[in-house]
Amino acid sequence: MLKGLTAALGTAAVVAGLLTSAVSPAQAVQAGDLTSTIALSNCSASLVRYPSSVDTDRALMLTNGHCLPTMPSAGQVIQNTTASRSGTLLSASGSSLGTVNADKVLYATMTGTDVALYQLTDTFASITSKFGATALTISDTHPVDGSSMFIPSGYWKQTWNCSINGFVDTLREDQWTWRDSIRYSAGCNTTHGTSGSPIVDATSKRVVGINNTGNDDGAMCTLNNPCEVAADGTTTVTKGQSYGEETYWFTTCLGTNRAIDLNVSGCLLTKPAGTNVSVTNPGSQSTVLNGSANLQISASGGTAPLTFTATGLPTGLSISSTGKITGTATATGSYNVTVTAKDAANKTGSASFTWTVTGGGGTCTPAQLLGNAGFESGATTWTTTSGVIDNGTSKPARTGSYKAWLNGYGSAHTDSATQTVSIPANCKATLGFYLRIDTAETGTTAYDKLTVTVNGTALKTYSNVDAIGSYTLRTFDLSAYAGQSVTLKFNGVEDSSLATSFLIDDTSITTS
Ligand SMILES: [Ca+2]
Ligand SMILES: [Ca+2]
Repeated sequence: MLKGLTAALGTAAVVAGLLTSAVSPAQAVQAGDLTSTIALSNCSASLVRYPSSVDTDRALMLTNGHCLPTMPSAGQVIQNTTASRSGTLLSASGSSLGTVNADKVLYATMTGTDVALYQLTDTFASITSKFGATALTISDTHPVDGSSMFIPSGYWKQTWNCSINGFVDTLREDQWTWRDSIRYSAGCNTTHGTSGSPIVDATSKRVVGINNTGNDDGAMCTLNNPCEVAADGTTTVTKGQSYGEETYWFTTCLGTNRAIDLNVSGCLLTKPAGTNVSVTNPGSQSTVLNGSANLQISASGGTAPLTFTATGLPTGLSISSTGKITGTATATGSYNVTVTAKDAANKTGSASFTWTVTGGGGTCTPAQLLGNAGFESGATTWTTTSGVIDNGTSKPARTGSYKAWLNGYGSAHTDSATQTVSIPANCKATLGFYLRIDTAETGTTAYDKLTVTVNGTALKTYSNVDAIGSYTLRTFDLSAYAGQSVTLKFNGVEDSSLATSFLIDDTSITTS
């Protein structure tokens, strides 16, 4: 059970049951007392300080996260939020010393731990002056298994005495999960209304934890029935077993002027989950059958790194973990694509769009499309500048007698060779050519350049820096141009000195 009595505890039926069953428990041995506990309307609380607090600091009131007017949901962290909450400060014997008022929730969560730390309107010095009360000190060390402790409830003006019976790595109740929870020994069967009570070490009298919950009915992991979760995921419950959460976590997160700073190195308090992940919708996409895709999906928000997945992609396309969609579309149709990005905290965002693959309805007849591909017919078929198709022997062809020789003048000069062909709609297409580059240039600056374009779009630019004295095969996928007329152009631009020759032979555009 979450040991509050608030209407926020769930359904009306559950609340009614809690209220009618909330009879005062049998008296326990009073080893501890009620010093500096606080009675809230629905829960217990305590007046606390850090070991490092000074008297001029605003005083602090500690209770459970689930004692807030609205219980935080799983993953929610509340920080520095204006609040209005009052409680009755009690003496050691449980008599009222007066009313204390809170104006801010400094920190609250029900994830990892279950705490709400309020800032009071009075300083520690003022509390002492008004009421003669001294705050309980929150221990800055992990509680010790087997140590004696007591749980003083301001709500019931009653104290439970027992010892710590181990720690539960993972405790789960309904949507909430807690870490390293304190398991009580017999004697601390705390009841509803004890929520938020401090767990006080019997020897040091320091606060080592906060009373939280217990298993009401023996049910498994449901509201008011916490379960212990083993490393392998196995869950176990013990009806009547109660638990608390650790409070030294606060002391690991204190920054400037003892303010809670979740960025302090080693801070154990739960941090807010990251912002939502948002995937940018790329809009409708269209690819020709056997065309290639190259689409980068972008996303923002979340906790890096983001990992992308997709469903519904056209046949032949895939997405990388970084969100790049590539491949060759091998089946026509209209595809409903959903791309999802997941962040390091398992938050996700997605975008859906339509991807149409057009064309098809037939098969491709494999062919080689370029004419005079090895230049052996001489200066024909290709459109060139003067003297490009050449059978001189000073720079021999790769095969046969002829090759295209662009540039090589050692003065400002532009040469080109151009040919236009049609790529059938149902085909993949690959451009291939052998390229040799001789140069008198040195160094790593590109002075003389050869650009290969298709319909004016550059596939690649080579330069004197890429000089290689033997013919080397270069290939490019032209499948994206299926169904289109394409103009292939080799264009060489040489600067004013030091010759570079671009030698091309055995060209091809093959379809399959
Ligand atoms: Ca040739
Ligand atoms: Ca040059």
